[in-house]
Amino acid sequence: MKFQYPILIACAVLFAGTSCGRQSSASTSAKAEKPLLSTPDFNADSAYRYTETQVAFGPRVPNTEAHAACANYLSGKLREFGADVIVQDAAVKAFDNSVLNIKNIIGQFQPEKNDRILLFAHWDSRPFADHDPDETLRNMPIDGANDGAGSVGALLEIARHLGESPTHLGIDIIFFDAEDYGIPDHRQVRYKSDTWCLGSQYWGKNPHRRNYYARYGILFDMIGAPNAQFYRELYSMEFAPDVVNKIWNTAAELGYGQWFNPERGGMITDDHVYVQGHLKIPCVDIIQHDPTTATNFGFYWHTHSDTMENIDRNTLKAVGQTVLEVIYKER
Ligand code: AHN
Ligand code: ZN
Repeated sequence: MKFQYPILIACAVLFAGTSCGRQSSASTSAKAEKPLLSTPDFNADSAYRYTETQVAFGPRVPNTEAHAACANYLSGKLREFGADVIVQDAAVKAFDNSVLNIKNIIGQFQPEKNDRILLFAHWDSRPFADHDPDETLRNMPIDGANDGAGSVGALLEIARHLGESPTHLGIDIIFFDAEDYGIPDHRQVRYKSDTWCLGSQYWGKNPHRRNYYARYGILFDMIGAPNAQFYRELYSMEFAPDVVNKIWNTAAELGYGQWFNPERGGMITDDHVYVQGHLKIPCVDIIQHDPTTATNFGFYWHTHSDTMENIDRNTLKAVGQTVLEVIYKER
């Protein structure tokens, strides 16, 4: 409400000086204002509920019942919101040579369009709490409220809008599986490369469509914690600096600068590295960075503190609204 008055004045002044000034100023203002309303309003309560529902299944660890039930929930929601859904099943090998039955859940909006944007997050939760201060709890899976569920919750809220009001470009939303099955830090396991991001690695080699491409990709990872700071992640800066700048500038314009920090953060091996590596899609990782912790992730990272108490609607809103604005403005 606070901003409406100056906008009306600005529009009236602008139009008075053009040939459009012929129309009555009231109807001109209403028309001029419309584009400002074209981005839907991200509902943080909805995103929060979608997050809570996932967490309530229990840890979404591959080869468990909670994982299977949550997969059904997620594909059902995407379908309900009008997406063309593909569930990609695969069997992949984990760091300990166990076989994981995984599902990448893919929702396509306006699949007929060639010009596309890819939004993604991981939906699995970590089978270990290797950074928990209590050593006796480190072999237990975590809730992953923020590390997993929150990002998917925000993308489901975006999906709800995509079904109601179409963007100019086609949009794909992918929930990747088994991102968080990487070698645990608390066990004596010999180092092995590429043990994280198993779902996106599989998809990168077997995309749901032949020659799949998107103009760019945006990854959400740990985007819901109270007072989270999103720094400009370094792989994103290397491969998609323009998209990074577009997102961070949009956040500042919308008044979310307190979450989107313009400083450079770390170089993070995450799903975007494999999407970029295999398909050459320029990708941005919006991920919480905290220079005050030993891991540079949030204090709760890979601990049993990653519960619903670690989710703040204000943070979900900052990220969700910013990305909605970016994708609805894209031509
Ligand atoms: C590594 O720790 C190598 N990557 C972090 C990716 C991650 C884990 N995101 C969430 N959980
Ligand atoms: Zn994790």
